[in-house]
Order: sequence, then structure tokens, then C-alpha cells
Amino acid sequence: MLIDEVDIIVKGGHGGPGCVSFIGKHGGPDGGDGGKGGDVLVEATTDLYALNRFLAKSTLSADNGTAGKSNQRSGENGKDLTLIMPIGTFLIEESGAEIELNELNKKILLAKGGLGGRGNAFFKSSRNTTPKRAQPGLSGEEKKLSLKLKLIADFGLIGLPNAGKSSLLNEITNAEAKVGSYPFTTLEPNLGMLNGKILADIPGLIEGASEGRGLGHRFLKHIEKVNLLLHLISAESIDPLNDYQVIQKELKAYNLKLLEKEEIILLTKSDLVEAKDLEKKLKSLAKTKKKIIPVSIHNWESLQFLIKFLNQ
Ligand SMILES: Nc1nc2c(ncn2[C@@H]2O[C@H](COP(=O)(O)OP(=O)(O)O)[C@@H](O)[C@H]2O)c(=O)[nH]1
Ligand SMILES: [Mg+2]
Repeated sequence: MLIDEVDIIVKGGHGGPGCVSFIGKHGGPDGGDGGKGGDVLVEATTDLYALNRFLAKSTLSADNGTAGKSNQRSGENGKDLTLIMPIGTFLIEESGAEIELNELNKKILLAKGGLGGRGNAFFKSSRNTTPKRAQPGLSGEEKKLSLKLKLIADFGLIGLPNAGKSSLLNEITNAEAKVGSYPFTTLEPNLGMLNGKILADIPGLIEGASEGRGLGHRFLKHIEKVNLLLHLISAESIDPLNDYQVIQKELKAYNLKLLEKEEIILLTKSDLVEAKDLEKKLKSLAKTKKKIIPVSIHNWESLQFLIKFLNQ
């Protein structure tokens, strides 16, 4: 199951305590400082399921700094903890402050580790040559965060069940979405990367999706964040124009703005029909006035053409 909402607590590591130590029996203080606690950071991934693991473990702490040592040696800094969350995750603090994860390969600080305490060597002065005190180190920052996933993608694959959305995603990106010859193989959206752009497979749109039928209504909200819709229609369909209109109607019923989105049509599984039949279907779809590209996952040239188009 795709978890798209979960609450967590993040804690920076505690700073290590400073050390109280003296050189020999009557010598001066030589206790070192404690190490700094580790920070908690977050980094985005295209794995949409990355929030699932926070159900099992919802309190996440970076390592503590270790204690200072004699001979003015500092304690070690605690290791940072980097949390991995899906791109499109919103992190909402109790104060209402929000962070949106919208960039890959960038770490964002969530909770700072505490500073290490000073060792007694630090407190030596002309008035006090043998200080017996050291600081305990500070606690790390602690935050309660509500995580909410909103799918963001450059391209959204839409179309009736079985149109070939998951197959195409798998073929032209690194994704490994489930594929099957029956409707609703894909119960959850999947993401893939194509030359740095994100493609989303948005499953389950059917007639009535906007009213809550099928699975589509859960994902319609996600389409709002997509830049270009790729509307897949199977070349095997008896009436491709009708297939197109069924989905258009749902988009419209959900939100008129979705119809203003840029959209192209992919006539899929072109390998399964005769050239003449393909021509006929292209013609009937011409009424939509959209750009139409015939594709087949078994025809590398057609995929290359599509990839080139998407790269522009
Ligand atoms: N021959 C052929 N079969 C395809 C092609 N694309 C998808 N399929 C098949 O069509 C079925 C449905 O594909 P799937 O990707 O699961 O459709 P989705 O429901 O839109 O995600 C699967 O059996 C696929 O193997 C294609 O280009 N050519
Ligand atoms: Mg699918």
C-alpha cells in the first residue's frame, strides 16, 4: 500500500559531555570537549513508497556526540541521519512551517544536533587553575513533522486501464511497475526518471472516476501538479475517440482546469494492428486536434521518437 500521510518525530543527536580530567595528581585541567550531536537531514527520491517505512519507525534520531577525553581530546561528532522521502513530500511542522521536497540530490536540514559540552580545560583561568566543572552538552533539536505526499511530475501518463501506461513507463524509464493484461494491475501510481524529468503512471481512471468509481479519484488530485499529460489510447480499441472522450469527461468533471493542461495522445500497442487500421484510428483521433504519436513497446524507433519529443 502507498503511504502518503504519516507523522514522525525527528531528533538531532545530543552533544557529548565535556570531560573533567587533570594532568597527573596535581597538574592542570586537561578535559576535552564533547563531540557535536549529529544532524537529521532529508533527501528526495523517486521511490514513491519511501514513506512506508516511517509507519514502523516514527521516531528518528541522529547519533549523539561522544564524551570529551583527557589530554584535551575532543569527543567524536555524532553521525548525521539522512531520511529518504519521495519527491513531492511536504513536511509540515507544528508551527505550520512547510518544507516541500521538490529537488533530487539536495539535502535539507531538519533538526540540528546539540553542541558538545566544554571540558574543564576550557574553564582554566588565572583565578581558577583547577576547575572541576565541565558542561553536559546540549540536546539536539526535536521536531514533530506531518508528512504529506503530493505527487509531482513533469509528465503524467493517463488513459483507460490496459492502455499500456505501466509498460511504457517501464520501457522508457528506470521504473519497474507491475504490468498485466487485465485492468487495475497497477493500484498505485509509479514514478520513473527520463533524462532528469519525472514521469508518473497515474492508474485507474475509468468512467465515473471523478465521482469516486474505480481508483482514479484518489489520483486525480495528483494530475493537477503535472506539466504535460500523455493520454494513452490502445490501438486495439474499437473506438479510440470514445476512449479519449471518456477520460476527458472525467478530467472535466473533476476540475475544468485539467482540460487546459497541455496534452498529447499516444496511440499505443501499434504493433498489434494492421497499418491500414492504424491509419484509420489516427484519422478518427485527429478530431481531438491534439498531437498524436503512435508507439509500441516492441518498436524501439517509436520509443526513440517519443523520448526525443519529451526531451524538447
Ligand atoms: N503488443 C503490445 N502489448 C502491449 C504494449 N504495451 C502494453 N502491452 C500489454 O498490454 C497489457 C496492459 O499493459 P499495462 O502496461 O499493464 O497497462 P496499464 O493498465 O495502462 O498500465 C499488458 O499485457 C502489456 O503487456 C505494446 O506496445 N504492444
Ligand atoms: Mg498499469
